[in-house]
Amino acid sequence: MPSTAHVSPDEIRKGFSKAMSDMYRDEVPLYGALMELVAETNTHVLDTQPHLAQQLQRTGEIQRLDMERHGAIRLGTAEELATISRLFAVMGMQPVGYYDLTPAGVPVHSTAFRAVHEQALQTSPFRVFTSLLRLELIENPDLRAFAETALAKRSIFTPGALALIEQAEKEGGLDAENADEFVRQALETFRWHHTATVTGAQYQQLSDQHRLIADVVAFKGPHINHLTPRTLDIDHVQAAMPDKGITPKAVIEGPPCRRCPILLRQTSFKALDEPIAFTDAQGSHSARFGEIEQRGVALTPKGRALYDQLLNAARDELGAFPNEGNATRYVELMERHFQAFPDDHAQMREQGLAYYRYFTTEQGLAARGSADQPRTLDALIAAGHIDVEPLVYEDFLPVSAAGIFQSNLGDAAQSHYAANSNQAEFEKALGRRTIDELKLYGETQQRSIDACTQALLA
Ligand code: OOG
Ligand code: NI
Repeated sequence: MPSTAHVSPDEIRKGFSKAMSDMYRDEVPLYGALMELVAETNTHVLDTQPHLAQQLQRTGEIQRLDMERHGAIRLGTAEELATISRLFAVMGMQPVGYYDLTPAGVPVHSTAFRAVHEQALQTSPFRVFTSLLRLELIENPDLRAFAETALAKRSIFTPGALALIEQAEKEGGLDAENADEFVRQALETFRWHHTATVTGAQYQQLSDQHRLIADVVAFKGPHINHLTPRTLDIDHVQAAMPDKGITPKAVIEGPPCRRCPILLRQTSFKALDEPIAFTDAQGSHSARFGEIEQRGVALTPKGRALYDQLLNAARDELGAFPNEGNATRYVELMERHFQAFPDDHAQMREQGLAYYRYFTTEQGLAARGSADQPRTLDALIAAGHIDVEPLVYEDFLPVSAAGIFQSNLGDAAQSHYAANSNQAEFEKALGRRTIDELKLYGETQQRSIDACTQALLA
């Protein structure tokens, strides 16, 4: 009987992503409104842009579009990070990339847990931006000690989740019944708590140091703080949000609007204050917000260097953090500087700025083995035997993430930390190395080239 067979980690992730979305929709009604707006927008875009619809059909993204979302959590200790890494591994999610947010005044460093192979991403692209608080950046030694003690006392995983993680590790997977139970148990870690573990005064002290520190230290667990759907037209969603009673942040993070989207563009709205029972008094806390994103082609190291250079130039010229007052000028500056970034896939590919996926065409397969069949990749593309499609960016951007953090913490919360990126320390806490995302894009691209070569030339 196959009843004891293991459920694939990709299917567990798919089930978990759905369960998380249902929980968040129940708890945060605006999330439901946002999901509807994104679904309407995507339908409209697919109806009116047949070329884009065809491209997403070819890459398979069209099938994963409505399940595509990312969440974010903030952890307090090395042990929590190491265990969450094991929990995500049960769902086929691995830590990809390292993001240092301290230069932007946010006392965390982060990674993104996600599936790493294009086939696994196709089953479920769910990812979680996971940050670890850097307690060493709290200057006041008493407050630091208090935070450490509070965090040492909490246990963010249910005993059931811990047991199933161990079982999955020992037996190499979970059967259907245990997989369902794992999803239920794992979900508890991400749930919102209406009660805090500290007094109102202690919360205030933590919050005065940094609102993010209070958000991590004062609660029983790392509540999911947003769940972000993927849209095909972020400018449209940004413009339509106020009609739905949602106020977006002043600027869209990431590259400017282009014909050929690159990397990632994101916008968010501030969450309402939510009532919290402190151990001695009633109060409130705001942590949960909404965000939407539009994904474009992944950039090579050369493309990314150009992106960073143009973004920095635009921001330097603005001379301030983008905000309501300078938003129009910021958009103008971004558009002007990014004229130096070719807005054409053929050019980006020829100049080695972005990654692509290669697919055989009917015509290519029909011409297989014929005397005049082209023999090189470029010649096969020119002859229409191979189709080239952008390889979508699956990761995050540190400057954008900082902008999202800041807009939700309020600009007053900006602090200044000496930039001291510490990937080694993060990986020590994690208990493993983070994966270099560029290597993953290179591998996916190469696999698609190999498959074409195999199908047409072997
Ligand atoms: C994470 C903020 C970053 C993104 O999409 O870049 C982020 C957080 O607020 O915990 O979600
Ligand atoms: Ni996000």
